[in-house]
Amino acid sequence: MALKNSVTGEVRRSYNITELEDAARLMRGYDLVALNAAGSGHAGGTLSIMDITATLYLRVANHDPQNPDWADRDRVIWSTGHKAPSLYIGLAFAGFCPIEDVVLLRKLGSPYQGHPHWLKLEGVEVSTGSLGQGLSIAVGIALAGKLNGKNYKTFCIMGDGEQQEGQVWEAAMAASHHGLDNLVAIVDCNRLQIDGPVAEVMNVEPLEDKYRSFGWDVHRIDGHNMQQVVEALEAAKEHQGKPLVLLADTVKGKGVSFMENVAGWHGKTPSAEELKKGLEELGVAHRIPVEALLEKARNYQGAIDRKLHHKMPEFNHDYWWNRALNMKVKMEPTRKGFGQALAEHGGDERVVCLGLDISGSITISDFYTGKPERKNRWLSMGIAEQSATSVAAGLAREGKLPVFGTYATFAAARNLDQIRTSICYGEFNVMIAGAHGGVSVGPDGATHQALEDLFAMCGLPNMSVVVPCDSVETRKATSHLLLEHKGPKYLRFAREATPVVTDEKTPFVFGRANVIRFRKPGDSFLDAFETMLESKYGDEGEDLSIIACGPMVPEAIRAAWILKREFGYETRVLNMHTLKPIDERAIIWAAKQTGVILTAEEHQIGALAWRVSNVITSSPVLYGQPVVTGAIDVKDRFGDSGAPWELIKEFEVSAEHIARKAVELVDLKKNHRVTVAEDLLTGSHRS
Ligand SMILES: Cc1ncc(C[n+]2csc(CCOP(=O)(O)OP(=O)(O)O)c2C)c(N)n1
Repeated sequence: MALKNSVTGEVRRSYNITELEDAARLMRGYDLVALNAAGSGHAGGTLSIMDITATLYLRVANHDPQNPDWADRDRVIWSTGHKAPSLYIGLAFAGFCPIEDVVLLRKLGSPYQGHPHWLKLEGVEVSTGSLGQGLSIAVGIALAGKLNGKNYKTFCIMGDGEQQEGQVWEAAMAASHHGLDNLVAIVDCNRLQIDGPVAEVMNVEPLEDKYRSFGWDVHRIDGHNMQQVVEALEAAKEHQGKPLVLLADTVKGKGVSFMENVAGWHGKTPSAEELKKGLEELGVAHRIPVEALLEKARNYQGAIDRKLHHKMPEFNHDYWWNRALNMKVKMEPTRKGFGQALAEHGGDERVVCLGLDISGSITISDFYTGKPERKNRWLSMGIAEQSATSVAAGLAREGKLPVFGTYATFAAARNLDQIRTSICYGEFNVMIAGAHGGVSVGPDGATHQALEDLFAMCGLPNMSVVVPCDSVETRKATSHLLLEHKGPKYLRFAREATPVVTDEKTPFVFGRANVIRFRKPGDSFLDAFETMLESKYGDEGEDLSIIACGPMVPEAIRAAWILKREFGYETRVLNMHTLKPIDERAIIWAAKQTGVILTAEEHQIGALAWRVSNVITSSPVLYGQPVVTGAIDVKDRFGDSGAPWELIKEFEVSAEHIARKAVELVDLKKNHRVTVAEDLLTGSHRS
């Protein structure tokens, strides 16, 4: 019996089958509105799980919205964190939060993050988003239930594609080993994942046999037949002896004809037109105050815009990208260059590309698009980053040139030990693409924003690390790493369209920084700046140096423009595209000749900043030489949902922030105020 008063034991509300069916329809409608307002998110999987959500939150799970932390409540773990809107709507319908607030989905600072964060919204049990981890968390919670003598059930919602993660099976093994009959797994078997049908990407069936052989009881149901869903979940509550898995056959996009069974609707949201049509098909158009909800979302967005506006350092002119009449740039996602290089060089029979179910979006599929003869060298690995990493090592051992990639956090963190031992230790020729790096990946939120990957990759012996600044440089870097560079290599690039500030003629030499100098305002950034290899550059007596990598390079050169126009400062920008091996010479000369070094990275502080300071502090050329240093970076905090450029402002990694910091540093140098730091130190010591 759900929705209890945890103090009196009285049932707050009980839903019969018809009421549940009706609620699920309405919940689907709210889902579409929230997704439309967010402009990004997952329609397909939120719709396929909605009947189960309604049954769990409104009828089966014991919980009390007035007492979300009730110790005896049933726990529901959403291992498929991307179905967060369905979770939020389930919680709202149960009374944990106002349903109209769910329309704030994926907005900056909202409790309704792109993937659920339990510290931001009551009723969310744990934070998820990296697939394959939920069942292990659920095992932990179920174990704690046994240890604490509690009778609650732990439910864990997973996807069928998610079953490809090896960790799911480690958890399944642990659940039966520990006799966790208080654990109920639910698999949303909608038969589609991002790259296509599960059976084609990486077949997981027969799931029934697999779970049975792992010591589970199994029950297959129609996940849209409310009677069956209710009976199965109610029986699950009473189930004893073994852990139980419900394999729910569902339809991705259920309830909206044009979304049903279409893989493309996995990570897509309805337009205004599609929203209207969807609500009509669901028969709930007249029951949802769509305009008022969208208005609420717009108002919230207005408040964000104002807050971010106040957060931005002010100058006499507006220097934002493409706002001025001159100084134009083309915006293009860096990931495009990756795909272009693979398309260009994929004819080499040694090249093999491994798919990790995010292929179109990171452009690795450009390797075979329009080239069917390459399909045999396209190896779909499913959502199984750890295994794929070691598979790549095996391929490299046999002379292949393997390339794999996914969100940088899953490409470089989840599989860190495999990269270390299978690839780096053996010095294998494997290229890892850390796509969608940095906060600017946007509304997916913290779980999908790699801000630590470069620490790990730079820390591995034998690994080379390149962070190109735009799509053109990404193409050049990919080509070089793929065909010429021997050994393990990590290429990190972003998702969002960012300024293109290099062209065909711009030099790209692995391990060698470029100097970028503002000459005079021009029609475009490319006209206004001159770029050359640092080794070919003299000294122009600049006021400061900014060392940047990746999409921070365009921000750094925009900062150089601001600094020249507003303060008359000359800036030496170093494009440090190769983080490892780092160009020590370029850093040492910049420090010696300009006396001010400011680093800029879209990463937790230190991937670039600490490598640069290490060079400065260990170089005999600089002994006794005053160097003022500063850093622009993410300050030891997790990311947030939000639009990409909002996050650049929120995390204070824009050109304006770089310029403000630069002014501070140059001021310190000019006024010889190095003693300020000493005063501060002594002061804090005293207190
Ligand atoms: C570890 C990890 N790898 C990759 C992703 C990116 N991703 C998000 S959803 C998804 C597909 C999930 O498919 P499935 O489990 O079948 O869910 P459904 O189709 O029901 O949405 C992938 C690969 C992720 N979130 N976590």
